[in-house]
Amino acid sequence: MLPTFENLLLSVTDGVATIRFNRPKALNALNEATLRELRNALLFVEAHAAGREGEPQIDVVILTGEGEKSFVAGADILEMKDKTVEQGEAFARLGQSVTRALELIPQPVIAAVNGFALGGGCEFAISCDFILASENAVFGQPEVALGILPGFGGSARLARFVGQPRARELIYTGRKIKAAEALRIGLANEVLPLASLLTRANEIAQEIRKNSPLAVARSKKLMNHIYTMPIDSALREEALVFGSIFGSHDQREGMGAFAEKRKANFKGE
Ligand code: DAK
Repeated sequence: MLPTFENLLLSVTDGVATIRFNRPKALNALNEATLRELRNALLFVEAHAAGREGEPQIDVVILTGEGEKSFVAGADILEMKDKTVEQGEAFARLGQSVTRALELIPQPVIAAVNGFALGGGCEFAISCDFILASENAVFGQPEVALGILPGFGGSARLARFVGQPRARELIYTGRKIKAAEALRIGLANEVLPLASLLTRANEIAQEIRKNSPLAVARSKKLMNHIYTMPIDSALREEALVFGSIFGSHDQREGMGAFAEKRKANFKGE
């Protein structure tokens, strides 16, 4: 049984979980209830990774928004506007814990950005492994125009996608950019017609699913972990993780299948 939520839709097909933000009347703005629900949805997803007990097995996650206009138009300004310093900090911590969960679950997460990805919306997209954007997508960190600043990890993560100078320009100006510009600066991997966005996301998800879930999960962990390390530490870490996978079922199976000229049967163990 899949869990149900008030502000999210969760479905699982062919090993791919699709999580949709579902407050289209508010352009899927993130209130506290949605953040808590997403945290629970990600706990469910993690418990259904390959090699765990849960059924159905989930190998890849697609995060998108319901409707044709918006991925997420930011944190819910109406809910946020009267917060105190303590409440603001607690809200930021809640949002950060969910963006971090997107990075820490073993399965890759593809952001399928189907419209506005502003403020917290952009921060959720850049907490995913990579971004596919529809032609009508609009990205931006407009917080400074509201008298605040990115609070769900934007300051820490945007530069990882687009480099420090571009991240600084986007954050200080609060400028909104269209999909083509996002593609040009490396924020989005691909731009697609809205009608093809989820088809393409699922295609890539199935490409990922052909591989060992264990090797993909270790790659994700390593990519997140070594990103900011000096090169020598990063190489040491890579060697450790590379070594650690030898002797696993998937390593023996993947290499055995190659030697025997047959298709590998991976288990994620
Ligand atoms: N919050 C709440 N409601 C929102 C919303 C938002 N972020 N964005 C849109 N809505 C609601 C609108 O109020 C409107 O509701 P009704 O009036 O129909 O009841 C409905 O969605 C449709 O919006 P519009 O009528 O405005 O639609 P338009 O197509 O004309 O404009 C727009 C679309 C996306 C350009 C516009 O809605 C807009 O500018 N929205 C705000 C975008 C924005 O500034 N986003 C950044 C939010 S700030 C932190 C924690 C987190 C954060 C920062 C700090 N700490 C605690 C440190 C993150 C902050 C943000 O994300």
